[in-house]
Amino acid sequence: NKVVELANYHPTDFVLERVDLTFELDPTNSKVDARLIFHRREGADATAPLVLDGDELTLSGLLLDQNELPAEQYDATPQSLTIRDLPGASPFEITVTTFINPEANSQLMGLYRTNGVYCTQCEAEGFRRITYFPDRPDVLAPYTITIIADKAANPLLLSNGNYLGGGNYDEGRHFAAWFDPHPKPSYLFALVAGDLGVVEDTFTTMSGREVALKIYVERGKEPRATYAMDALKRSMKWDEDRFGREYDLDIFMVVAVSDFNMGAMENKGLNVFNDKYVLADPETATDQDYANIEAIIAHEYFHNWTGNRITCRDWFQLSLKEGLTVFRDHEFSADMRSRPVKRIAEVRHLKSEQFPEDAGPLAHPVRPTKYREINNFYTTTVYEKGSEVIRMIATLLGPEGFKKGMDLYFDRHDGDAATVEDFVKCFEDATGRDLNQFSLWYHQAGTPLVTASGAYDAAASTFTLSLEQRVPATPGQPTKEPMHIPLSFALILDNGSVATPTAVSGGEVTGDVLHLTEQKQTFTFSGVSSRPVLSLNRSFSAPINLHLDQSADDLGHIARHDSDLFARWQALTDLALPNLMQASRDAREGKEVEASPALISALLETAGNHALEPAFRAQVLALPGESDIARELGSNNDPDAIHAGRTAVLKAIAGAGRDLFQHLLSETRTDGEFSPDAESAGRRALRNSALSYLTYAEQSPSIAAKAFDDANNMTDMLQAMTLLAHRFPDAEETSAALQAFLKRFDNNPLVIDKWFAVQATIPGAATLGRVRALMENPHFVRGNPNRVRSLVGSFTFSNPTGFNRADGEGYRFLAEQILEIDPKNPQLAARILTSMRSWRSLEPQRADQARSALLSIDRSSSLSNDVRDIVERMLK
Ligand code: B3K
Ligand code: ZN
Repeated sequence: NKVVELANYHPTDFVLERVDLTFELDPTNSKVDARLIFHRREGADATAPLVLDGDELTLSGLLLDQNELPAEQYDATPQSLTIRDLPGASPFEITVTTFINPEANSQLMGLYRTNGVYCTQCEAEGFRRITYFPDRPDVLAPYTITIIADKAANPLLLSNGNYLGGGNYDEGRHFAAWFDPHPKPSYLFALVAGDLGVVEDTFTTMSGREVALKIYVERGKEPRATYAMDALKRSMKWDEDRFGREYDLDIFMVVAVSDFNMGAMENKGLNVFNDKYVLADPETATDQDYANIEAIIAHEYFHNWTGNRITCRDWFQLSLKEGLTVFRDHEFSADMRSRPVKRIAEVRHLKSEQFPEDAGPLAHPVRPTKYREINNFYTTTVYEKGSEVIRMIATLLGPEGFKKGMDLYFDRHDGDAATVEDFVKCFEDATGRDLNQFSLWYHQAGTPLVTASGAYDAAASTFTLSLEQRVPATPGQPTKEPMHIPLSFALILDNGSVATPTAVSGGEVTGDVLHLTEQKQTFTFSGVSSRPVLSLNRSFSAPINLHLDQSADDLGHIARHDSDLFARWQALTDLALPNLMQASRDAREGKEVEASPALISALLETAGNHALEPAFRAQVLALPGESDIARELGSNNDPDAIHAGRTAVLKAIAGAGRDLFQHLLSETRTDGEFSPDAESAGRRALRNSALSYLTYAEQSPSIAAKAFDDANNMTDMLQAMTLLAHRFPDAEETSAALQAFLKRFDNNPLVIDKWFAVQATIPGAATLGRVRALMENPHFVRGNPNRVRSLVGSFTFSNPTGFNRADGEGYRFLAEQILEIDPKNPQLAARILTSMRSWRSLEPQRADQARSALLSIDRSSSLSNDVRDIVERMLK
């Protein structure tokens, strides 16, 4: 397979006018008739052939304007269909017939079957597994779909758009027809057929149109879809209020399926979801599950405008829809929940997932320029960093400028397959601001490092801030240019108020945003009458690494007095990280680990401060994780030492705060009815972090065991079970809890996934044996991506000590799994393999073992394009 390059982009020679598909569904032999109307593009080469994409297809019939084509006029291979000698300017009709086997489709791309339900996944290049087609996002057409299937087994026949009609057919079969008037690319096509239960509602749009809403789930699971429905209605309303975007069909459907390669898919009018992100009730879903459902329902719905009405010209523009839609779902969740707490969670996620990607062998720009396998670019860089870039545009332009730019984008590009440049231009045209240098955020990979230092001159009443930026080298980009970095800042005075300097020199400052545009820049603020404490990159206004040497006193000052909760959390994190890093160094050298008194007191003071919302206090108590410490240490990492050091610090905090934690535990007790709202979830989060510290302080499983027995919702139960398993893996209480949990939920695979994940993340070398044993458990279904992710994925991604065993067994296990999964589901295999993306920052012995494991994968001659691409980039 060859590399695709942005520089080679060319529009198609033929314009697709209309698509008319007829499916005769059969589990192993489904017939697809595709009638495609084309005309040659004006100005295109009059002799150019029509080349259609395929993937594992066999051609069974081909007509041109209803006449059979002579064999010499076309060539068909599994990957392509080439037709020559086609008309000059007038439209013509091609009819292609293929037969496909949904039951045998283990890749879960194209048309497949899951639990007896037919469903499709076409993004990015799955449609070509259904029929020969110009399968690229800049080919847009209206679709008419007819589905014929056995009526008893498939009472439900769904596709995109509005329902046209249906009726009985022959031999117990029936049919349904759908028409989607909105021109769309093939990756947004969807078909679902089967027997499912439904939850129904309606939504009246801002212009007064009534839209039917339907969420389809397995029969019997309907009550677990009501939260998703509620989230959907709130999303539709929010998109009208905040972005002026109205829904555009008579019906909006969501279908939950149990075998799915990712979270969900935004097919026009017919979203298909991993059931993990639809189904929830208090007994089986955690607060995190509820928050994920809300966010993903919103995300897919928001794609209707950012992705579907305005789509991507080519796959290099993926962040045009994904970064923007993540930004929109982040804003939605922030409005539905606590904005600062949401922002803290986003930044934690960005730093723990995107920063390592950007610092390792898989680093790539938000707008890449080449790919070998597009499925490997659905990354946290394209999604989350892409969203941060849009957040920066909003910061640079202010709310009004940003709104003007968005309005212009919707207005100017509705119906287009657009580019990142088109998008940025809308903000320039709407506001007059030059975003040329800013656009480097799309093109340069790597997390910029900004080094800052402040100095106060009492005699002159000035505060001077010196800044220097450096963007690290990344694969294919050895040298970088200085970026335009918007840094939100405040100069905080003794009493907690913010200084208002009389003047500033050295660069542009707009409101509370300082524009760092040079490699080195010094800003001087005058009229600052007493020494301020600098708070920089507030709300994480730019996705950078910031080195700002601040005393514990200054950080403590921000942690206690800042009006902005995010800044307080950031200060506490900055206070904790050096301590945790030192703890890991000390643990590695066998020295006594110390917890800084300044950290302990600031932490406990915040945790006990009733004026602050509980969810925030829980975030503070969570401290940076082991992967955060590894990232900050940067190289020569020993995961065992990091774990030991961090654990010792947590124990010291637990000891010092024992009374407080006891107190928090009793005051957050709730016996009333469960509610998934953010405030209640926040109380549970605080309660559970107190419980976590108490199990450190008490050194016995009894308190977690009691919490497990008392739990009346999944959040509390899972936390108690996690504490038992992770702190006391061999205790009787732990095996009792694990057994009770399995017995109670053994008919619910999504809950058993939690049971797998808890055990796969038990720290220490012994866990690999446990994981291997669990793979023999009858609940572990090899072909199901959720099962594989919760057992294998949790182990490789979220168990630093277990996976990174010094003897390399963890890496060999991964290699073995990759080679086993790859032939069946390459996308899943490639994704799990990225858990090794930071292997170069391990200490030499582990790094050697990791390299050998990667080489053993690389040696296999039958790798998929997906895994081949990842393994080669990781070894380069
Ligand atoms: N657009 C899909 C992701 C498709 C992934 C293809 N490998 C879901 C989303 O981002 O909303
Ligand atoms: Zn998306």
